[in-house]
Amino acid sequence: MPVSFDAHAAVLVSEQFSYGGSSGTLAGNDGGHGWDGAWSGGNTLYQTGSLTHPDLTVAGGRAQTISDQSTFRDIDTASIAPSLLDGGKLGVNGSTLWLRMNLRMEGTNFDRTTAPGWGGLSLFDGGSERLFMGKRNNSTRWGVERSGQGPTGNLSMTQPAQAWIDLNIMMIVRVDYSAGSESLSAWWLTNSVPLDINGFPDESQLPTANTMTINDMRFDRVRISSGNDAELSMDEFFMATDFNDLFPGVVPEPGTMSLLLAGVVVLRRLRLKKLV
Ligand SMILES: [Ca+2]
Ligand SMILES: [Ca+2]
Repeated sequence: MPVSFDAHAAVLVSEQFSYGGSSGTLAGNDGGHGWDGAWSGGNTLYQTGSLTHPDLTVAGGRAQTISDQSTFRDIDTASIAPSLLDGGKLGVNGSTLWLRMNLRMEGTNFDRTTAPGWGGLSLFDGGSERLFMGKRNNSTRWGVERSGQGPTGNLSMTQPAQAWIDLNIMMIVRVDYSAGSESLSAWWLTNSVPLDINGFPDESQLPTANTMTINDMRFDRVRISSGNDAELSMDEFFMATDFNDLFPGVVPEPGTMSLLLAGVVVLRRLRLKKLV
């Protein structure tokens, strides 16, 4: 099994939902990397089985929201390099942040023809939503919405070539921060859009980006939520400062790391015994 002990150094935040072989409530679970505390609020489910893409190494299960409920998690900004923070929050001028996540719309009452429902992951600055990424209400496309930012907010974008009904979307978002407004680029990749070159995702394989200017924004919290009879499955969430670090390969879980370290100790003891 490939193991990179410094994989976490490049990944700012990750969540693969490695919470065991039985489904249950997501709130109270505190796995992944770069978080401050556990998921909280709502009745979002932990479901077994990952959302996948042929180019991804996936782990654990996934989250699945309940319609009209929200579940939050705080980012452990204290563990992030101060050079990436502005007032203790992500989004300092001159920085670039990349995010990726897998998304799929769910729900037995979800009308896939008229598509009134919505679901997605949002970035929050404390209690204020700053950016929604997912399937917007009454839209038949995946999109991004710069939410809650005053009179110029709520401008939304869609990708002309990509309808939301495609399952197992891998969404990739890049935000370039500068004084005042930020520049956002987004991609929605179906399982038929490969990113691999020589077995590793490569930025050069991304299709033409969808771009949008978003208002000045910082964040320290995420929310997964859905509504209007829609549910959202979300999985394999990673955030990093460059594209390559979004795909760290195998990120050892804390339990795996303990086993590996225990193994090293045992080997050393065996060698010492041989010497005696
Ligand atoms: Ca997973
Ligand atoms: Ca800014």
